[in-house]
Amino acid sequence: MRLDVISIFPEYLSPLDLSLIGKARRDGLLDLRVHDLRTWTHDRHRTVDDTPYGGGAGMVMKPQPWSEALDSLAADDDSRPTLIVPGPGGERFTQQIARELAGKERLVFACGRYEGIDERVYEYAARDYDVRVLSLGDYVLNGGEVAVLAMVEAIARLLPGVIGNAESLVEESHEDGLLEYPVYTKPADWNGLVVPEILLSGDHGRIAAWRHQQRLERTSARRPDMYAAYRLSHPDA
Ligand code: 6GU
Repeated sequence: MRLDVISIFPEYLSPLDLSLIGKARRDGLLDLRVHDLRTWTHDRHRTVDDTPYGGGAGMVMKPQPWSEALDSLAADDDSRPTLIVPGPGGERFTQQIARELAGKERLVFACGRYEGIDERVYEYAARDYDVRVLSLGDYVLNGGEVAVLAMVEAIARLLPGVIGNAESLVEESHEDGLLEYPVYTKPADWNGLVVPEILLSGDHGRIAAWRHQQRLERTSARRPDMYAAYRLSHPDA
């Protein structure tokens, strides 16, 4: 899979050199390229922003550097890549969307800063890209970079070979509508805090039933929205 990220702070993306994503890149599973938007400016100050028409606080990202950046990245390829623009005004990024995006050949991420990118860039980009505006959740970050770190990690870990133990992808929170069960490791008694007896029993049937019950209780307590949806889709559970 090829991923391109365009940002005015390319160093913000340096954690993508680390850990499993870094290894996937070195192993050739992930061709991830980070670009400085200012590459596509032509003035002495490498300007990427200007004041908003209509007035108001803050600055808006100019269309010209973005159009040249998007042209240059689209030109490498004659398919229609997906352009992801992270922003608090987007559709919510979910595990389902991560799975969908993990099936694509090519993704381009456009990191906005300031009050956002001139709206005409979205229209322009739609000529060559399938454009999606995606939000991590209902809070505001300073720019798209941290959101791209989260989205790339959520997507890349679904690619074959990125996670050593593919089974660990199956029983995860958000894969089947319930949160994960609690986990424990040695020692069985740690400062008087003990591991639930049943996990030491060796009875795999009862352990599976206990874990499922824990998932239901946890989901009901922490995520009543998910629990309600789960009950609707599992009427006899
Ligand atoms: Cl994707 N971007 C920004 N700037 N803020 C956010 C967000 C994204 N998701 C939640 N808040």
